[in-house]
Amino acid sequence: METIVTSSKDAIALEDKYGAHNYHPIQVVLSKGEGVFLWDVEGKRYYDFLSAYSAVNQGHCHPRIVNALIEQAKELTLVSRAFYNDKLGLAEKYICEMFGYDKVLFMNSGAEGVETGIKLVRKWGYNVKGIPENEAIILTAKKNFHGRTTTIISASSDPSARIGFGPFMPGFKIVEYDNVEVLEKELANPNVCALLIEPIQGEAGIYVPSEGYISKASELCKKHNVLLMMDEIQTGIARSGKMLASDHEDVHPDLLILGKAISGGVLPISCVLADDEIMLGIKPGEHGSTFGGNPMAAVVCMEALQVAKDEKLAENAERLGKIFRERMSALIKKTDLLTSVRGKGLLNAVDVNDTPQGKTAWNICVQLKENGLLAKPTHGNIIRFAPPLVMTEEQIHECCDIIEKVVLNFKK
Ligand code: IF1
Repeated sequence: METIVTSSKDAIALEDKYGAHNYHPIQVVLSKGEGVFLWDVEGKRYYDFLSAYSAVNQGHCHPRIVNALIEQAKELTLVSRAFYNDKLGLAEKYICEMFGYDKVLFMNSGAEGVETGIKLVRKWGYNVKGIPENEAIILTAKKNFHGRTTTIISASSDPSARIGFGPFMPGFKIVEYDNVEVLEKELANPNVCALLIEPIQGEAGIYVPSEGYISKASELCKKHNVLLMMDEIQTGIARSGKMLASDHEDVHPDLLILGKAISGGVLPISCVLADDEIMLGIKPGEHGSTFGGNPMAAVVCMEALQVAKDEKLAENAERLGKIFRERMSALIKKTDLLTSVRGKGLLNAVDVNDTPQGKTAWNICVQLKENGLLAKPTHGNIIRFAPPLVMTEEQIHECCDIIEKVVLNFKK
């Protein structure tokens, strides 16, 4: 069995020959990560400005989180939920107390967490709100991203996420994001059981809604007896400058969906938090997964969340995010290559002066890579900048210097 590759080129060739071509990665092969840094097979060091799409908020291979995994893996990895294990209840108590809910349901991928939320709100719609069976509707936002399963893409407005994957799951209606008037109208439909939104739209290009949008959405959901289901898989765990992006407007969603950084990027862990009226709608045997709530996930989740609190990652993200956006705003004044910067905390994006079909953003990312910083465009001409939240002020300035150097010397 071959266990090492001798060059990046070999690794890429292996994936090209034996792997599905469902991604178009930046041409770099990483073999080591520590904190804000990644190293490629040849030993070159990079600043990570993607954080595995905000799964590595605590920094790569955080020792406390990795050790929690190692110690538990030596004792007990998995028994399934057919039996109890001695760690799940501790994690359930910990996370319910942290976020203020009666109960939690642990799954694995973010998409599984969203799918679980969809089943919970539909159950509630039929059993509590009294919606006629099979007529429940979930409102989702235009340009949403909640995962890649066939049910979730049924709620997507993105043709590239849908084409060729039909037929689609009924029971979803797409509404304009950041539009309160539209919400007021659509929420009045008695068959609507839930509104599923991201507090900041990540994949769409880091779209921060108008001040007051999510609190108004929460208010309108209450008024119309509709559940607010907040997907904080990417925006959660300190990324936006608060523990949850919902915290910026003191919104407490009826269902909170978490993933990615609740494991610090060490294991796939997701969960849905809700109160009893919603959570107990699913009875024994009606939902589950083999790995959901396994003892490794339980201890890793507790350690990853505790690290986020102990190391004040939200405060750090808030402070460094302001510095980053100030530096990018100053850079935008010096070049016609970039047009705007937006974001919250250390979830930011810069618009490149090109069409979404253009290659400029991609080529800027290639040159950033050559200069030791890894980032990747989303939707063609938008570059997402989201480093691990353990970055220092000195490092964020060094990274802004790299971005400035590449942009000011960029040749199309
Ligand atoms: C890919 C995007 C980001 C998410 C939100 C649910 C999920 C995600 C808000 C599903 C996952 C990942 C998926 C990954 C790339 C990345 C991504 F570009 F795809 F959309 F971050 F913006 N809700 N996002 O962001 O969680 O099942 O992946 O664990 O599919 O390429 P998952």
